[in-house]
Amino acid sequence: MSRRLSHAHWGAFEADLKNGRIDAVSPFSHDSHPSALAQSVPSAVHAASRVAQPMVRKGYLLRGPGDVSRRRGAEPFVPVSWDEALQLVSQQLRNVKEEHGNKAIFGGSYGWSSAGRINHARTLVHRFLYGFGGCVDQVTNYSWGAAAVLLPHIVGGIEAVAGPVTDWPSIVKNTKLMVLFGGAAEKNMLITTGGAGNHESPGWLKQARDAGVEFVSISPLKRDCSDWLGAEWLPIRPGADTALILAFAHTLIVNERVDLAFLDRYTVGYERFRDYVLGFTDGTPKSAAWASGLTGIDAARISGLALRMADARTMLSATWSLQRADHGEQPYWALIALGAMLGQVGLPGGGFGFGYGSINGMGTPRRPTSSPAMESGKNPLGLAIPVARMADLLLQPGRTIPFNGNTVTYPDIKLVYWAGGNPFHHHQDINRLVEAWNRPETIIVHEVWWTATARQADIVLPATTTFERDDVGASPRDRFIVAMPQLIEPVGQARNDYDIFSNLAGHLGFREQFTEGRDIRGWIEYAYDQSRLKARVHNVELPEFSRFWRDGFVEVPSPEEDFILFGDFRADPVANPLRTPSGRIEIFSETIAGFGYDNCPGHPVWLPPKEWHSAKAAARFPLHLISNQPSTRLHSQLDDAKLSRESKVAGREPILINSIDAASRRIENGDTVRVFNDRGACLAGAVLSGDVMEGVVQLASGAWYHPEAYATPGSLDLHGNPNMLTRDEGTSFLGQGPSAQSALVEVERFLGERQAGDFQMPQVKAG
Ligand SMILES: Nc1nc2c(c(=O)[nH]1)N[C@H]1C(S)=C(S)[C@@H](COP(=O)(O)OP(=O)(O)OC[C@H]3O[C@@H](n4cnc5c(=O)[nH]c(N)nc54)[C@H](O)[C@@H]3O)O[C@H]1N2
Ligand SMILES: Nc1nc2c(c(=O)[nH]1)N[C@H]1C(S)=C(S)[C@@H](COP(=O)(O)OP(=O)(O)OC[C@H]3O[C@@H](n4cnc5c(=O)[nH]c(N)nc54)[C@H](O)[C@@H]3O)O[C@H]1N2
Ligand SMILES: [Mo]
Repeated sequence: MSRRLSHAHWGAFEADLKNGRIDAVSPFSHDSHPSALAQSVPSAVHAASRVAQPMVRKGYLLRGPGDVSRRRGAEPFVPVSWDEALQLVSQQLRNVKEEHGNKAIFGGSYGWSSAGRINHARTLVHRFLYGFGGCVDQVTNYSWGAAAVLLPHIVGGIEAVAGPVTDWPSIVKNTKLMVLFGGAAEKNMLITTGGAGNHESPGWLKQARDAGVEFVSISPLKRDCSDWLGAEWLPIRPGADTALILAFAHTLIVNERVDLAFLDRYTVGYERFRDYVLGFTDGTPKSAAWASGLTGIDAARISGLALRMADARTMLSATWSLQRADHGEQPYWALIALGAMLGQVGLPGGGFGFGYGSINGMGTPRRPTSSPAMESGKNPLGLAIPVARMADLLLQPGRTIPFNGNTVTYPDIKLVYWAGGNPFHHHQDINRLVEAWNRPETIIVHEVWWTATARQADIVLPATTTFERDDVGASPRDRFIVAMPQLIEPVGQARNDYDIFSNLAGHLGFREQFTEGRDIRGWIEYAYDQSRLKARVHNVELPEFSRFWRDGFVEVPSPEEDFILFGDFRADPVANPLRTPSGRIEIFSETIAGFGYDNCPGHPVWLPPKEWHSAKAAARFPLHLISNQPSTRLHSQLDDAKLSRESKVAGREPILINSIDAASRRIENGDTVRVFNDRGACLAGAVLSGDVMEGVVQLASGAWYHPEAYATPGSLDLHGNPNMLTRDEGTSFLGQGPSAQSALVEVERFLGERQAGDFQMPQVKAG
């Protein structure tokens, strides 16, 4: 037996190797708060649901592309050799390019892939397809798509949502009150893109608590904060945060607690916002009483909290989930306006920052060194859609949509190439996606496991896990760079994405351009050396590559001073203006107003979500569905592994239902329930709890989609995937981000006899 360090999005861990297998795992000694998810690694790597060899859908193999209708996922696969598979893939790529041009290839390939930054599947799809002449790509992300577009207009960049935000030490030392919209769930803070050597975020929260910082969690779910934080819980109706924030603003105005000097020096457009808040422009004062009806929070509590904010050094924070909703731009913009009115932006421990509770490492003190990474190059086609509009793209070729003051016209897609992502996990309204997925002639997927996306492809190429190849892991939100030496031989006939693409590039005549003469080990060393060079700019000397590889990791020292978001701007707004048209915080944006979008006007406004408790649909679907991040896996990764399997209720994803809502529906703990609306339905296992407010149900994302019948829109999902129910519509014409959190559903006891079944192994028949 031997023991080696490895790394994943859930952090570094030690792997015990036995008989060529990953036998057990234990925490990395430098991690103050290791994630339990590593426990799922052995069962995931050696799962029966691994794709063992290249596979082609039978009808595709027999009749070629074009023979699509209702077959993907329903037809058996035929195993083929790697040679045959690679021939077929390169032939199809060549054909589509010749007949329709590169704009008929969709290579956005959104997805988290591996923590290994070199054999990073999504980056490699891009590098490969860009080298082939380009593809239709995706811009922004599912995590904070609306904010990515909004924030540059308002505060001149995305730092407030992507980081760096104000450091935790600055909060520990200075903050008196931290308001957590959406809470700060520990499970979310144990994940970092690219992994973490040390999950610092939970520890910083504890330090802040010990220093006497008061926390208020505004969220429909009590468990969005750990009990140990001692946060005051303010349950809020989902989607109502903007109304609440406007009422905070109203309270400050009528009590003359607004920092007018700050607004005068650092912002533009306050007066128009103020007139709206006071009701001068629309006749509705956004008072605490007004917001009380919308949010379900007592008016006195609203005004009381607003005054507490004005009395003390306050950090306003909101999770990313708030903007993954209909009009998701509004709560963020309103919170920025509120922060400006409090006048603490740019002060130690004050102002605002998004995502402290969303992911590990937001606020981790860190020098701005760069992590080793694979280079994708540039897309010669320059064509991209907003990330979450992918079903639209496939369904509506030729359609033009508004996006951030411009328009995007959807090309006609013939071929889809996906590696490192799982659209049948991440995309909203799966029944609509099933329709969309029927349109392209060819779908090629590299996957490790038989996810629903692999299952519904034409050609499936088996990829290695990150533990079956050399790589390096690091994140811009963590101070460690971790060597990821190959732990075990590839499982089955799996190959590394890098080798698959190098080979394909060879078939298509651009291998040299793709590899630049490097194998994967060569790239790791090259990328590390690039980081080493760049680190010197920040006075950080990283060890030589050979030493790094031998030691297994490097830890970059912490910075000497606290970082304060907008600190420079605050100190001197003339010398350090924001990158906005005015150089200031734009509470009113002439640019956005100029776009003329009703669903995102020139200043923050209250616009009820389309699916909302008083909407017409609520008569039939009265419950608000929260589909948040899962505690037992990373998105859909590790669903077919130990922790996630153990968390299921009779094989299905647990759904949290308030006991009162359950009682009126005669639902008991452990019952199988059908969750449904006009878009679709899934089965789930009922868990009754007072942790979720009345009128709200919570079903985590990531249960593998397992319909009764594949390729059949409207088919019941047996496993509990919330994207059967979510809305596939952009947040607004500005951000066009995903709006998963705005969905109404009904839940009923399921009396049918449907077995949860073995979700894990699809019926793959040879021949
Ligand atoms: N309803 C709802 N939906 C949501 C969200 C929500 O809050 N609610 N959240 C959204 C958000 S924020 C995100 S980021 C997305 C996440 O969506 P995704 O990033 O698509 O989710 P993952 O499950 O991480 O998908 C990664 C896939 O890559 C595969 N993979 C891993 N390593 C490798 C590799 O080395 N090579 C190859 N070829 N494949 C590999 C995994 O098996 C997995 O299937 O989901 C979004 N969807
Ligand atoms: N364990 C685990 N952690 C993860 C991930 C994972 O897959 N697993 N994924 C990572 C990724 S890719 C991302 S983008 C981040 C996402 O980070 P977030 O977007 O912050 O995470 P979520 O879990 O979707 O949402 C957090 C909480 O917001 C609350 N919420 C939802 N709607 C509303 C609302 O309208 N108002 C208020 N006030 N609260 C609301 C819900 O109760 C929910 O539990 O998480 C990261 N962390
Ligand atoms: Mo995300």
